[in-house]
Order: sequence, then C-alpha cells, then structure tokens
Amino acid sequence: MDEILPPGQVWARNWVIYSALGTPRIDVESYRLRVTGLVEEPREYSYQELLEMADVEYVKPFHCVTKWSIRDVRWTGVSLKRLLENSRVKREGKWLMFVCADGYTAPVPLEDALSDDAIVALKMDGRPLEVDQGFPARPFIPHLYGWKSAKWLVKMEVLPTYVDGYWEMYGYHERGNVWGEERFKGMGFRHALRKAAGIIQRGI
Ligand SMILES: Nc1nc2c(c(=O)[nH]1)N[C@H]1C(S)=C(S)[C@@H](COP(=O)(O)O)O[C@H]1N2
Ligand SMILES: [Mo]
Repeated sequence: MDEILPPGQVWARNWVIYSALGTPRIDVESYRLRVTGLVEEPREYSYQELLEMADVEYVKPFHCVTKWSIRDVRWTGVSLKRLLENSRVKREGKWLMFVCADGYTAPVPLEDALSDDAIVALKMDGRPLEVDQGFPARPFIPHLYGWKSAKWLVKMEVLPTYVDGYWEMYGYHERGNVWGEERFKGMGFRHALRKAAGIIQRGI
C-alpha cells in the first residue's frame, strides 16, 4: 500500500470521469492491443490473451493533475515491461505513445514504462474496467499523473523522440511525475524550487 500523498494533492472520495473526446464503444471480440513502432517484433493481443497474461496486482493510489487523488485502488494488469520485452524494443526507442480508440494520446518516457510497477490495467478493484473508465484496457504507471493513464488503449507505439499527446499540446508536462510536481512543461521540481527562490524572476 502506498498511502503517502504527493505534493499539492488532496484525497477525494470519488473518481471524476474524464473523456475529452467522448466514450467509444469497443467490441471486445475484435479488440486488439497493438505494440508497434521501434520494435523488432510488432505484436497484437486480444482481450482474452491480455487477461491470461495478467501477472501484476497491487493497491496503489491514482493522482489527477487537477489535484484529486483516489487512495487504495486495487489494480490488476499485465506488466508493461513484459509486453515491451516481448516485442524487443530497438535501441533507438526512447518514448512510448499510448494511442486510444477515441483518438486520445499520451506519451511517456520509455524508462517509466519499463518500471516494475507499470502495467496495462485490465481490472480495478477486482472487476473489469467500467466502460467509462477505459474498458478493455488502460495503462497505469503509479508515479505519473492520471492523464497518462489513457483509457480505451488500442496501441502502444515506441518512438525515437518526444511527441506531444492530447494534453501535452495544451502545455501539460512531457513526463508528469507526481513526486516532482511535473504538472506543466517547464515546471519540474527543480524549476519550481528555483522559481520559489526567486532565481528565475531575477533572470539568473
Ligand atoms: N481516452 C482518454 N483517456 C483519459 C482521459 C480522456 O479524456 N480520454 N482523461 C485522463 C485524465 S486527465 C484522467 S485524470 C483520467 C481519469 O480517469 P477516470 O475517467 O477513470 O476517472 O483518465 C485519463 N485518461
Ligand atoms: Mo486528470
């Protein structure tokens, strides 16, 4: 369990359901999750295959960049590292783009996607994801803000360089680490410290 609240967050009782581009209907029979881009072996997985591969379960909170956090969510899913290793990422691969059935996108550094607790989540609190919470699948990386947990995930594309996703286009941070309060571009932990100390305003 991970009950420490990251800086600037507050515990909330209920999820706020976000679907910036609407809620797509996904036919679970024809659904595939594709792993593409800079990989030796592009792969695709059916929902059934993903369910059978599910190998990670833990209780961890979820943090939205708009400052609400949900504590004690039980997550079940497939290790992202395992999925990426199955496809053998090429050496030039540095970023991973999550692409969704609704057109929503979110990039994360490959390094974060390879962390031990990064998953493609299939269940929350022991039940398949609700339709409005991303059924059949959404990535979850506990130390990144919730906008990187892209609902209705259909594709993971390995890229050589950073590319904006949906929220990053509006100025949200490239990485979005909750412990460094990486909410907006140029607003990482060290930047915030320097700003608080007045160094940046003085132009040093
Ligand atoms: N496809 C898609 N995924 C998305 C979003 C969205 O609008 N569309 N919103 C993101 C944001 S900002 C948050 S905080 C979480 C919210 O998850 P929830 O809708 O399950 O509460 O979903 C993320 N994933
Ligand atoms: Mo969010």
